[in-house]
Amino acid sequence: MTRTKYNMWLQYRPISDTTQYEQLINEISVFGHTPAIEAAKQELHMALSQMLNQSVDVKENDFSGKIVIGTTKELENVLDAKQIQKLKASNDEGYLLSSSDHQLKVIGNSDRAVLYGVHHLIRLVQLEKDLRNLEMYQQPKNQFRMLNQWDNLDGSVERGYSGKSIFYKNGKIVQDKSRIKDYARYLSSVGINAISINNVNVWKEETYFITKKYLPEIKEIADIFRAYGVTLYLSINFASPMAIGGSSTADPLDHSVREWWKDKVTEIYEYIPDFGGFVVKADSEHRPGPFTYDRDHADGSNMLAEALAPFDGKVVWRCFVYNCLQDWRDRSTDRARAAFDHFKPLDGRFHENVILQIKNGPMDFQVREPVSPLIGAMPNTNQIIEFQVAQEYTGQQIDLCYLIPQWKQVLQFDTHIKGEGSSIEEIVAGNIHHYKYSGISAVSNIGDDENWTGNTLAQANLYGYGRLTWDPSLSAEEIAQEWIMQTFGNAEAIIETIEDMLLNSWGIYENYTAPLGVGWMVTPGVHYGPNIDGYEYSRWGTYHFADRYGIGVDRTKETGTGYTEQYEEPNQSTYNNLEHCPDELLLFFHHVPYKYTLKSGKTIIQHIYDTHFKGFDQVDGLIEKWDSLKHFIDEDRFKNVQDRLQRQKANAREWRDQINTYFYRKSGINDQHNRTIY
Ligand code: GCW
Repeated sequence: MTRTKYNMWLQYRPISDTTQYEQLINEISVFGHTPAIEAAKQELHMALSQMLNQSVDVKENDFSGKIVIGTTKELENVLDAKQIQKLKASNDEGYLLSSSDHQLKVIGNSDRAVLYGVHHLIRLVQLEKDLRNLEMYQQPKNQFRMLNQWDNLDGSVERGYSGKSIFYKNGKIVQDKSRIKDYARYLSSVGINAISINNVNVWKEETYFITKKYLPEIKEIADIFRAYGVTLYLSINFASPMAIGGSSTADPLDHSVREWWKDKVTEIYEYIPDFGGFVVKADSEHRPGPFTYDRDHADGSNMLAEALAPFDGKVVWRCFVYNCLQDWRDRSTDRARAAFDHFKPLDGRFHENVILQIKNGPMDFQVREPVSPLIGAMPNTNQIIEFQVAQEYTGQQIDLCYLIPQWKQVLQFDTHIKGEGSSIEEIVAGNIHHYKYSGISAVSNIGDDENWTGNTLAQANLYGYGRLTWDPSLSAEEIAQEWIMQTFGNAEAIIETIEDMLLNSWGIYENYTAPLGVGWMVTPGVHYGPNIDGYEYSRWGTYHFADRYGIGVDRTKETGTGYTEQYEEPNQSTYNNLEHCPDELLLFFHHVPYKYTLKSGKTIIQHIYDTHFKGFDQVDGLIEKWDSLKHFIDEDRFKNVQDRLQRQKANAREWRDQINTYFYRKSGINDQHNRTIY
C-alpha cells in the first residue's frame, strides 16, 4: 500500500537531480545516544536513503562521515570560535547548519535542537536547495509552540473533523501507539514542542487520567513524544479532589485540597519526570472552577502552580471565561468583554509558573474577529495566544480554508500597549513585557483518517501552524510553497495552482458566510452551514441584531457595550469611530443601517449580496483549478480534495441563498444587479 496521503509533508520523494548531493551526504556520523538523537538519526537515514535513492551509512562517534550531527556540547571541538559564540548566543533550541566542501554539520544546543536541524536539512534536500557553503543559524522565536488535542477517551474528538482519536478508542488508551509516534514525527518536523493529549472539557472517566489507573500508559505516550522533543501536558478537572479524591470541596484555599494536589502532582512526576503540567478550562461553559467557592482565577491557578512548581511544571490556564447563560433580551452584557473583564484586574497576582492562554479573538475562532484586547494587557502575567487549527467555524475541513493569512494578520496587529511596535507577535514572543513563559498554542486538527486531517489540503494548516510559531516572519506564501513542494512535488503547475487556491481560500470562505465581522449565523451545536438566526435568541451571547433597518453589534463607548475601551489608543478610537472602523470589522463594532456606505463605496446590503454571489462563484473557480491538476496528483489525494470541494460548493450555495434571502426579506432592498434571491 502506498501511504502517500498518510505521509503528509514528509513524503521523502526521490528527487530528480541527486548529483549535487551524492558526494556530500552518503554517510552520517552521529554523536550522542539520547532518544531524540536516536530519532534524528533514524529520520535522517530514512529521509536521505529515500530521497537520494541510495544506501546511506551511519557511523557512531566518528568524525569521518560526510554529515556530522550532534549537540554543541559533544561537538564543540569541530566548531570554530565564531560558531561557538553564535550558538551560545542562541537559546537551547537553536542549531547550526554548516557545510564545507567535504562535510556538513548539524549541531544543536540540545538534542531536541539537533532534531530540528536534521528536519531543516531534510527540507532543504526535498526542496532541492543548494547545500554548498551553508552557514545557517536558527532558533525559534516562540518558547511555547503547543498543540491541544480535544480528544475524549471514548475515541471521539470534540470539534474533530478527521475521524476519531489517534489516542483513545472505546474507553481505552490505544494499544498500538505507532500512529502516535508518527504524529510526534510530524510535530517535531515543524518544531512543535508541547502537547496536551486530552480535551479541555475533562469528563468523568478522563478525570482519572492523573491516577494510577491511567498514568502507566500515559507515561508511554510521554516517552514517545519526548523522543521527538515534545513535552506532554494533561487537561485536568478542577473538581478532581471531589470527583476522584473523596473530598467534599475543591476550594483552592482549602488546606486539604492544596495538599491533595501536591500529592497528586508528586505521583504524576514519578511516572513522567519531565511532565509539562496542566491545561485548565475552569468556570467556562459549565466546567467547575474557583467561582463556586467565591475565589478568583488567580486563587484557582496558583493552587495548581504551587503543586507543580517544585517540578518545574506549568499551569496553562484558559481565559475562555464568559457567561454562557445570557438572556438575549439583555443588550448590556457583551461576551466579547468577558475575558478582559475577568482577568485584567488580576494582573500581578499569578505565580510565575502560571500562563494564561487567550483565544486570538474575543469571541470564538470566527472567520473574522478583532484581536483579543487581553493579549498584552497584563504586563505581569505570562500569556500565550490560542489559535484553532481545527476548522470549527471555518468549514470543518470540508471547505478549504488556509488559515495562515489569518494568523499572520493577528500576529502583525499592533496593540500599542507599550507604544507603537507592540505587535501581538512581539508580545507572545515575550519581547514586550519580558514574560518568563510565552508563545503560541492551538487546537489540533488531526484524527485517525488515513490522511490525518480529513481534507488533504488541511494538512497545510497543521504544517503552517508549526512553521509560523517557529518563525513568524515567514510569509503565508512561503509557507504554502514549502508545504506544497514537500507534499505534492515541485512541478510549476502544482505549486502555482495550489498556492493560489490556498491563499484565496480564507477570503472566499468569508465571502459566502457571515459578513463584515458579525460572525456566527451557523447551525447551532454543529457549527457547519448557515442558520442566520440559529443563535439569535439563545443564551450564548452571540447575536447579530438584524432588523428591518440594519445589523451589527454596537460595542462603542457612547451607545454600546463599551468593549472598544478595552483597546489602547489609537485602536480604541479607530474601532469606536464609525468612519474609521475598517470595513471588515464594521458589524463587529457597530450597528448600522443597510444603506450605510462602506469605505469600499458599496452599501452594506449591496456588499452582502455581492460577496455572497462572488464567494459561491469563487468556489467554482477552486473546483476548476483543482481539476486542472488531475494528471499531476495521485488519484487518491486528487479525489479526496475533489469530493470535499463539491461538498463545499453545496455549502456555499446554501450560505449564499440563505444569507441573501434573509437580508432581502428583512430589508426589502433589491439587489442592484437583479440576481436570483428567493
Ligand atoms: O469553540 C468552542 C467550542 C467548544 C470548546 C470551547 C472551548 C472544548 O465550540 O467545543 O470546548 O470553545 O474552547 O473550550
